[in-house]
Amino acid sequence: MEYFIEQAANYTECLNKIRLKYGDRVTILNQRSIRMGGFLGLFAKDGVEIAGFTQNSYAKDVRIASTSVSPQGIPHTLEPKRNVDFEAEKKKLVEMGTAGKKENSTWLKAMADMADDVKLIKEKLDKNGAAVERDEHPSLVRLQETMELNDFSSSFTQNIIERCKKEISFEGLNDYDVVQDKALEWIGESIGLYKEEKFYKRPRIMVLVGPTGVGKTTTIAKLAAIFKIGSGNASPISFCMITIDAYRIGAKAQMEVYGNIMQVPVSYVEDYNDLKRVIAQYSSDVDMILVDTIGKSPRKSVELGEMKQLLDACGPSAEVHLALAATTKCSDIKEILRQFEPFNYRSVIITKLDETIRMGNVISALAEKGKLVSYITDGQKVPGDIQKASVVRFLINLEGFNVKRSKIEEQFPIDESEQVQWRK
Ligand SMILES: Nc1nc2c(ncn2[C@@H]2O[C@H](COP(=O)(O)OP(=O)(O)O)[C@@H](O)[C@H]2O)c(=O)[nH]1
Ligand SMILES: [Mg+2]
Repeated sequence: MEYFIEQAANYTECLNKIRLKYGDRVTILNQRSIRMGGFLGLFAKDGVEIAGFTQNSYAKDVRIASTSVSPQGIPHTLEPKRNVDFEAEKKKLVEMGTAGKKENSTWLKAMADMADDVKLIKEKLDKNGAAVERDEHPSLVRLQETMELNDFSSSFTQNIIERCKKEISFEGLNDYDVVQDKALEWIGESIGLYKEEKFYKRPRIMVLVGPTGVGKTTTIAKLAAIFKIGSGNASPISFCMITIDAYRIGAKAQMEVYGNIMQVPVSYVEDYNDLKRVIAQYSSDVDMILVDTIGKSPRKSVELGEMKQLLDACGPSAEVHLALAATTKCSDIKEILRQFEPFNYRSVIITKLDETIRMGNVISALAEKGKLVSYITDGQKVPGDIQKASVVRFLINLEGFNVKRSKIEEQFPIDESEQVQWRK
């Protein structure tokens, strides 16, 4: 048995080198990405280092890596065999050496020493969990790190990594560009876009709910601007804004400013009957009614319950959408999505995209909870700073990915054809 460490530019090359030197009966202990060559760290190149030992009939049980080399090349993952009793193995080998012929004895002792070395290496690997993880292909390690940088949840990231292992060939894994493009495609596919209905009964009632300060009132005003001016092929419509945020200091003033900018009527309501009356009053005059709500903390479910009852005044055809800030932690997003579930919200509007460069949290949470996204807002400007959600808009912002815009635009074309029609 011979212990070896070999380096080469990539896996296949390194493996071929090992095969050429030591034959096919080798056991891989560890593999890692390294920087090779260069001078004082300059001009160094990426490479791969594989450590292992040559196998023979005695060495079989001492293996700590369960994977031997496959005919195609390097194994995907190297699961350490955890239950090796090294002391027992060593004793067995020494006993075999003393019991056997004299010429075998020195050789077997050397092998027992080697078992010590292997034990040391295993301890090092076990101590450093990351080192075990590094047994992943370097492209997958890099992908995982890039996804973590973007705040994707660990379960979402693991799903993508597992898919890479299943669906990308060994050659593909060696080319990070291939891995990255596939990952982007799968991330893109996980983003569900909300499609507006083709027909709306007048008046279309759109309600915005969500936690305090996420930008509901601002978004209502931005939406008003979109509908007033007309977006895509949709023609401009008449509408009004209603707010039940009448108590908060400054809330009325905020709404009034927006009402003035948009030149639309604003109404304030306090309870169920109020809301029902105002809706009835506007119903015959406007195409659309936008309802702004109070952003109670999602923890206070009783208050949310009261608001739910109040909003029942909008009738069964009213559509509720949930506003959510992009700056929210993934676990908090999931909690908010759950807390607002009783409102039967049709889509999520992601606000404050301009305040973060990380969107993995939003993408992971929405995908894992199966929610659709309708609009995104990215600034305080009213009117403006709002657009229909698109996969491209999410992907283009991802950190550390080399996003090829034309490619993703082709994969995820923006649907410009949406045309809303109004029924009397
Ligand atoms: N940076 C940024 N700020 C926003 C955005 N939308 C709203 N805001 C700001 O967030 C704060 C709270 O907004 P508001 O509409 O009152 O939130 P509400 O409590 O949910 O109604 C205000 O200062 C808004 O200007 C956005 O897309 N980006
Ligand atoms: Mg508000």
